[in-house]
Amino acid sequence: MKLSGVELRRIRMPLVAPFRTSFGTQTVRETLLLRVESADGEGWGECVAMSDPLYSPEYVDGCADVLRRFLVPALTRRDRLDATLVAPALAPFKGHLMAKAALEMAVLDAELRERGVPFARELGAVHERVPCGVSVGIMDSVPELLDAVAGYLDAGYARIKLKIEPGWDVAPVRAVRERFGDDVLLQVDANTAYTLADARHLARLDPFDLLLIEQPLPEDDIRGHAELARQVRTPICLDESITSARSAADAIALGATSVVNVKPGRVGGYLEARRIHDVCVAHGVPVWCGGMLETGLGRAANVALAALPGFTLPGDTSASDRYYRTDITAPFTLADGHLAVPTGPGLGVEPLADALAEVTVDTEWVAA
Ligand code: SMG
Ligand code: MG
Repeated sequence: MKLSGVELRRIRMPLVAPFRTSFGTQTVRETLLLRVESADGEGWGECVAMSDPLYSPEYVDGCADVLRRFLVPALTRRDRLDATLVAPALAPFKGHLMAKAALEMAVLDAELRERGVPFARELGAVHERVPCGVSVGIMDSVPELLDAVAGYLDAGYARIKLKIEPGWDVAPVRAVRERFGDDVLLQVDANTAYTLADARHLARLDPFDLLLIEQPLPEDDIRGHAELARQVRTPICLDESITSARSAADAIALGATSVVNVKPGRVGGYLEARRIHDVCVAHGVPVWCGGMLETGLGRAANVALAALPGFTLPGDTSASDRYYRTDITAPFTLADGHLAVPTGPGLGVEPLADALAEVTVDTEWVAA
């Protein structure tokens, strides 16, 4: 295909409840959406960067800038484009993986719609539905947390992830185990809030039989994670640290991670995400699909990815109503703890014009 241009659309969606992590509290999701246009149709991409560079160095305004000035022009100047050519075309520009991922996603959606192929089939999915977990934020009190977890378990979520930070770790985990029992699939995510000096403290989580502890140490501390893995029994799972199939292979070889959180936005797109899946399968390392509070667009693609055979743990692929009162696509709803993998061409979902208009803050056309 030949792109005629790319629309950058900024939206703002209030969250149904504040979401607190070790790096801050979020009440609104500001998201950058991309719509690529060619003579044969269009495709949608969702950029997972947040408003502020707290989870990673990328942020919404920065992504819009690099897309408009460098990434979009590198694609629109090509006469023949397909999704496999996007990453190589953008490779000269360092970093900016979330911006690149959004652009590749939009091109992939456009291409697959044209070919009549669903995302899931293209990526190699083997399931028609995927079991879903939910990520539960840090709360002001343990009773408040227990109420939230009870609500999610009642809704059917197959796994609970608790956000933790120093001062909110052993006690909430113990309380959840005591109230809901040992059968609940339970894991924690620290978003880099600890250091290796906390190893003995983190070992106090060992008795609770957690599935994993996600990203306890800073993202560049691979050796620290390997050392920590020798000092705690809970499996270590890297999130922020894994930015490519190569970094996944390295972290596995060094013993820094025995489970991997795959987030397409963090690694430059769904094609690299699939390569990470393949590397992990080859090493016998289980993977699961992470989440970045996506709208129905990103959720559709994530659910397709989570249906690949190596995704053996429930993902942060919760239903639309865990985040938003109104999604911009038909909502993803939980059935028996699962979300259905879309079957239509491309993403298999589209923004609903009214819902999209309602949350749009700004649109900008970047012409070829
Ligand atoms: O999409 O359900 C979701 C959010 C899952 O906890 C989640 N994401 O580190 O895994 C993670 C965080 C990153 C975003 S926190 C604002
Ligand atoms: Mg995480």
